[in-house]
Amino acid sequence: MPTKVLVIGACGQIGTELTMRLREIYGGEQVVASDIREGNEELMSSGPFETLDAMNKSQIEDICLHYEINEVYLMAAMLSATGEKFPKKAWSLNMDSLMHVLDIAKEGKVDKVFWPSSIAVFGPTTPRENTGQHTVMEPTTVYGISKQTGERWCEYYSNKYGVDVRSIRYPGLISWKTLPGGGTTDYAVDIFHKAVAEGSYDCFLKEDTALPMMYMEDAVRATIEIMRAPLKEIKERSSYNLSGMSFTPAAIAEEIKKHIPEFTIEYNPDFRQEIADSWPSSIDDSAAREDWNWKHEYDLDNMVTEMLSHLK
Ligand code: AKB
Repeated sequence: MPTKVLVIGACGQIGTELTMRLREIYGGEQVVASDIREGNEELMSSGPFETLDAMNKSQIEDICLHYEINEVYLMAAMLSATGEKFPKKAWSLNMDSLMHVLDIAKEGKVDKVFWPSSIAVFGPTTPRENTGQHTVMEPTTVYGISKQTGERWCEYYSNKYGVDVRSIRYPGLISWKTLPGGGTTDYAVDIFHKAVAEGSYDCFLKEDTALPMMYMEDAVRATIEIMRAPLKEIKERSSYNLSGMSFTPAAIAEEIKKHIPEFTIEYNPDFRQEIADSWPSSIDDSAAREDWNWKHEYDLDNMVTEMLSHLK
């Protein structure tokens, strides 16, 4: 059977680039993009688009049946910083959408599901350095609680009902094509736009706050690689740690200065500092490397060069 994909949340930061890459691989008509709002011109014109509320199960089901979808990528979510402003909304969106898609897979209407988790599943009691695959997880944000709960449900549906759901704990994602929305790691994208447009940046995290990050190219490749890996290689049925690079605001500012010597940065931490302080500073992703051969390509140096070459 040919692969027929539905991307839910296709117009968001990851969804936009993931949809375009999936269309390159499988063909435009094979990848249905869906979101509550329309996306950019390239996304809208390169294949089918459906307006979809991720919290509406029958809408998701109708689209799956109509297009004979066999793989669903559920990318719709409310991220950490916005989630703290709208806790109940974040919980409903993040949990309802996942339960709908898991149930649709359990009912045999689709074969395979991708659902993103996050480093937000960890909390202040988690060892911060080189955080392991299996460790203390006491998240303090609603977003983190929803991701941790989602991981438990994924494992449950896999063990009890044989649902083939695969997941990655994304670090902060950096891209020049799409803007992030409402996350704690968003500074690592904003900083490039402000450096190019204004030559300075007012950072909402402290200079020495190290967080795990990844260039979008790597994140999209990881997502497609885990989905295409043979089933027997996927041993973690909750979610895989995934690592690319780790840096502080001071370190990325230094790297940007190599390209824009006049660039300056100020630090004015806000409520997002507390969220960042509760997350790991670096991640051990040896399970992903061993089980399905994950390898990152981008580190701080080549990511900054790439970002600035596109934005300048
Ligand atoms: C956020 O900052 O909320 C996200 C994430 C790490 O999941 N980018």
